[in-house]
Amino acid sequence: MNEQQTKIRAMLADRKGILLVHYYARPEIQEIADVLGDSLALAQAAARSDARVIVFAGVHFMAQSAAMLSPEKTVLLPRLDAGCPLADMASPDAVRKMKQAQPDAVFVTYINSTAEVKAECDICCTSSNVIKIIETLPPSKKVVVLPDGNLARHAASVTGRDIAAWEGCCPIHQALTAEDVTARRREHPRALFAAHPECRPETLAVADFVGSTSAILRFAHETKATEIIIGTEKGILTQLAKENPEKTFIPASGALFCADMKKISLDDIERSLATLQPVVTVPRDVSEAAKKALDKMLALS
Ligand code: CIZ
Repeated sequence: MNEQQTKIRAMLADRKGILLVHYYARPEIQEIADVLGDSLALAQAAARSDARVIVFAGVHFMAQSAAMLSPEKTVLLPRLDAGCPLADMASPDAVRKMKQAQPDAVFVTYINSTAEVKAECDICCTSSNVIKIIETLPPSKKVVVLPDGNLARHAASVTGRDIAAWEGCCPIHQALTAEDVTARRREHPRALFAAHPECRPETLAVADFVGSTSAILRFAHETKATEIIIGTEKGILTQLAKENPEKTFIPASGALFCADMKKISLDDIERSLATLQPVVTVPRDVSEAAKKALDKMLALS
């Protein structure tokens, strides 16, 4: 640990705080995490923790989930402008309109959505539990999955369910093409390709494995392949390399970089712990409804 990392760990101890870090965050922040994980693991950690302060190194919707699951704690997001373009692709008004058009459907919202959108939906999911969540829904029910259309189509193809897809996408995963993968395979002919379900259907069609970040980590550990092309945000490469030092991980494209997930720096975390700002809160009326959708997901996870 460098001097600043040591200082931050001491400040966390003083504040009775924990640092929750997403796999896509900067490597130097991943190194000092109390919990490093995907949004499901981080939501579970927030709900379980008895810390007084949660510092979130991720993006806004993740800190909102922590704030709703742990309303008695101070939840800090050191950069409030760390957003998620995908989450912003569904507004509560548009969801309300779709609910009027499809009154009998079950609305499943990806955790990458705002608290206001979660409040309109029946249940949440993450990329690591979307299939499991959908399989718990009555087979006769039509399902709407939002805001990620690619995740919705992937879930429909795996479960065989009638799923209406909202037309949002993660611009980072959407930019990865099957041609990018072909080019990487040409450079690494023995490599397998692991893709995130937020990728386009054509990209998933050429994958050897499709799964969330935690599923990709499991796959990388279990496969006999020693070279793996990675079709998700490059932050995951830090943990992949740490857990599998004997294997080679190749980003499927240089464009798999989320500027929002990289916004929070050690300086931001230090400042945030010194000032206990900026705090993320969710208005009570929104939080009450949105938490129900989150709690339902957590009970099934
Ligand atoms: O669920 C998450 O944390 C995201 C955004 C990706 C993943 O697959 O873990």
